Amino acid sequence: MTFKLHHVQYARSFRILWAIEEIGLQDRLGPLEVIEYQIGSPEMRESTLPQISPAVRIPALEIGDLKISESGAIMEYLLETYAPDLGRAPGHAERPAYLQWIHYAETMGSLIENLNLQMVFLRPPAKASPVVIKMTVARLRAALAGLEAGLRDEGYLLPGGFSGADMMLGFNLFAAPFYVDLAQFPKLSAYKARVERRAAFQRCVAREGEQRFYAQDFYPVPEA
Ligand SMILES: N[C@@H](CCC(=O)N[C@@H](CS)C(=O)NCC(=O)O)C(=O)O
Repeated sequence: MTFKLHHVQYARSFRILWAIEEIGLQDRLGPLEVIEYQIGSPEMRESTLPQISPAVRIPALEIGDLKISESGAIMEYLLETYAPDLGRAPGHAERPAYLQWIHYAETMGSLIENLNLQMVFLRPPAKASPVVIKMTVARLRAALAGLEAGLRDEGYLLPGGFSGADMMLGFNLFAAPFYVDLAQFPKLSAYKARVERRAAFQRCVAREGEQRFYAQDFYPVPEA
């Protein structure tokens, strides 16, 4: 049976690699084929990806005849189908918070993406806008502060335990420190360390290897 993930190293498809590891889905569906792209490369448009992902974005997942994109949708689908304990079904007391954090992850993710475009992708003669970068970093800091306020001193986002919301948001904490110093968020920093200690996360990092996207450890806001 087809079981394929369209993937870019340490991009949003990492959330799905991680979910597949947490669920142990390869034990049930057979080996996962990972189709790997360079971000923004022509191969993304020239491959089968546009047939699965209308916006030609990763992640996109194929299981048999099923084709699905959008990391949040894939996360919810995989958990409700194969690992209900990692999701929160309709009617569950934690369902509203679960949905809120799953979608919050993309509020934060789109801010990080905007900063990636301005700080990493843009090449001369194009010029990044210090004003837009400053505003976007402030918005990212606010989104991180919102997460800090939602965390407890221990455990995961939801009192009932680790869930898809942690995989959606936990992935963001890989990229956020390139733009915002996380030391100002103690609960978030401890939470980041907690999710990163998970064996499934560690297996994904071992698969991905050293990140190749960011050329420096921190990108300060440029002078206007
Ligand atoms: N909301 C989508 C966003 C997907 C997305 O933008 N993915 C990025 C990588 S993290 C991408 O494919 N970018 C390709 C491009 O910008 O050309 C999701 O959560 O899956």
